[in-house]
Amino acid sequence: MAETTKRPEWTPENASDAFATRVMPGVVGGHDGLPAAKGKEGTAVAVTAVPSRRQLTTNEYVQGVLTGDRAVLARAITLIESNASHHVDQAQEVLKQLLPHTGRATRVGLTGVPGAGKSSLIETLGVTLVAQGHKVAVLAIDPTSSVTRGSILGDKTRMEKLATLPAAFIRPSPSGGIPGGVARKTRETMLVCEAAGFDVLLVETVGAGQSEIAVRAMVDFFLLLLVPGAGDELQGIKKGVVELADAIFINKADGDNKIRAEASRAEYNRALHYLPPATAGWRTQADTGSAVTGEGVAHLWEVIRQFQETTMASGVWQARRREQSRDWLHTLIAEQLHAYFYNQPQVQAQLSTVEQAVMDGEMPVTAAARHLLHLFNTEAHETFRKT
Ligand SMILES: Nc1nc2c(ncn2[C@@H]2O[C@H](COP(=O)(O)OP(=O)(O)OP(=O)(O)O)[C@@H](O)[C@H]2O)c(=O)[nH]1
Ligand SMILES: [Mg+2]
Repeated sequence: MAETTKRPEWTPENASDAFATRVMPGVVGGHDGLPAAKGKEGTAVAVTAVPSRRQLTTNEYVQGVLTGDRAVLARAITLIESNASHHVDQAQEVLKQLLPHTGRATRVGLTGVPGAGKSSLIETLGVTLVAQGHKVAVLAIDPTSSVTRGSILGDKTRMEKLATLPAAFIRPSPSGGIPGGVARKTRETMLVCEAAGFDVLLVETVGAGQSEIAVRAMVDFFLLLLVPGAGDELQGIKKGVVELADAIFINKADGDNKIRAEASRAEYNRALHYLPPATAGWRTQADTGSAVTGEGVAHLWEVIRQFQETTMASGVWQARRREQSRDWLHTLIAEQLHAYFYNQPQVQAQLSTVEQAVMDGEMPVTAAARHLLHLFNTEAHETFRKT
């Protein structure tokens, strides 16, 4: 490309090299903001490099993902995230063909209150793993981000190094939508990343509600991040979440915090003694470390590796994955039925009247539910009969 083409069109005729304004070539990448696929670096944005906003064929999606083409991977994930029914159909076909190439990654979920250092730990751990030859994909389930979008911005800056590595892929959670829908999309995104050759998946979620249960249901290893000294109440951590954890990482054990972190570790290890194991045949332990200094991070990976070795040998690993698939099936059916029910015209027409009758004590609740379900049932029956 000639030098002059990189200058704006209003550049003075006789401008010397001292004329500082230049038009920089764009960076081509997935809309995840990551670098371009090999061979496509440095091409100008949109106009030249991505002329094909045309729909890819199912085969193009499958082949692109399998060869690790990042642009296609990003688009396959976008397809999965779409709610349009023709997209859902194609996404499912793509997934079906990719399925034989999935399942080989180590799936790790991380939870902890906002600011515990999840993204920072993912950055440090991710960079370490890439240096060891792993391919790392980072996904996030964050229902709060649909409102504030804060975490997405935060993640971009807190995973600065990792985001530039070709062997890493960072995908923020889709904003908006029901939490269950976000969970479904994250699960399917995980599968696509595995088919694209990523062998470590790190899923971040804020530990303040339903989302950690959703993440526990899709990962092999579940890590709880705590910060030293703060009581459980302050950390917004429910005891139930501690019971789900395969390891506790007491983060920010650096500087003045070191002593307090040690005390927290001892306290948690005592408490863990009395809890049933989160995973059969595995003893959950608390360790200290720092996402900033990197202390304890290599040991954390060693714990995850040992967990994998132990549970694979006992069959617990494989059994959990099978159960997760079965439970996911039931979750999807329940979600769909729920949506069908509330979207059905007959139900919609009568719902508020029935609600009113229940609130006014004019109709027993069981009878009201049966009445609405009967309406739904009859209508659904009619629909199936016609098709
Ligand atoms: N001193 C110290 N600070 C840390 C450590 N880890 C994270 N931080 C800081 O804590 C703040 C929050 O870190 P994040 O990694 O964004 O935390 P997070 O858990 O991902 O937060 P959310 O995504 O908002 O839930 C940042 O200012 C980090 O620099 C650590 O090990 N030591
Ligand atoms: Mg974060």
